[in-house]
Amino acid sequence: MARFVIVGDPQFRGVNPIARKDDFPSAILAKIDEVHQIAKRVSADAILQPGDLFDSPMVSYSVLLRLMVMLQMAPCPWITIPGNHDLFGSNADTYPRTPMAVLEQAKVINVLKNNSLYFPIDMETGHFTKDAITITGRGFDWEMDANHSTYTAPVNSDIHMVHGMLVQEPLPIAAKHTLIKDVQTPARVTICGHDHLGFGIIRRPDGKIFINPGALCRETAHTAEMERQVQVAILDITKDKDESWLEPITCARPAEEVLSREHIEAQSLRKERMDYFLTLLGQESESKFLEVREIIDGIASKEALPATIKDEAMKRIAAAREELARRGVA
Ligand SMILES: [Mn+2]
Repeated sequence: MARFVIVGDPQFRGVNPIARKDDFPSAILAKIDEVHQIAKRVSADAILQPGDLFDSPMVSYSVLLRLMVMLQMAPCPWITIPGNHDLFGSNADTYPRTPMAVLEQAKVINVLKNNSLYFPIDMETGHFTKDAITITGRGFDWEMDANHSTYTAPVNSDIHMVHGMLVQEPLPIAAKHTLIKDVQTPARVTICGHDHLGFGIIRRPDGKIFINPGALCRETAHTAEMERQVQVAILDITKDKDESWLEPITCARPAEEVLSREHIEAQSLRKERMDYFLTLLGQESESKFLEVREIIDGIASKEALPATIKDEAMKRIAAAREELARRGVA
């Protein structure tokens, strides 16, 4: 039997996302450390990571080193694929000059690209060799989610790793995605990253298994992200049997402690004010305003605003225009 720990997008970076109140890089490293402890405890043969190891390929040497030092402490090999965030401009052709390629060349991680195959090799190489389990992987490229076949394993592999928008239900927004029920693949297990919320472990009626435990990081403060459990999946697999389950990452702090919704609230307040402003403009149907000064005049008289407010608005607009002229924009 081979055993794997499956880890969703770490999105490692050197600076905090706007929503995080704690030291985000240290929090991610602590989670990776916990992944290693879990791998050691369950005697995992490898850690499978379906892409977006980095938040951006534009990292400094010191950030790359921090991650490298942590990954070097792994008790078993990391096997990964390039996610859109690991690449420059989400372009798969840029892979050879990414920090992920540096980690691959340094033999810190194993990277599957272009539907390549990972064979179990003997222990001299440091790789596992158990039950002849084969793993294939396709990193992100522009074709992802263009059709269902982008999730199809290239050969009859046991496990196939992909990085794309694989979901259970159609998305409510116009974004490319693929439904789990539409995937046709020879692989017994499909492991997917990209969608940070994940869908856990799904066994289809035809016996095919799909795993996305959700991202290791919580970068945003959206409600669903705040409410979800940060977790990894564990997969036991032989040539004819498999079993999988989820395990929580216990060092993940409660969402209210590390995530702030202030910027989201400020954004919705700004949107509310903008909507109100546009409504006011809409009400001025009798006159046609070409000049911003006339718009302000119109609103000020309709809302009976004091002259001081009107003057302040004029002053700010004049200053903004001057600044634009200085920059050569207007
Ligand atoms: Mn991604």
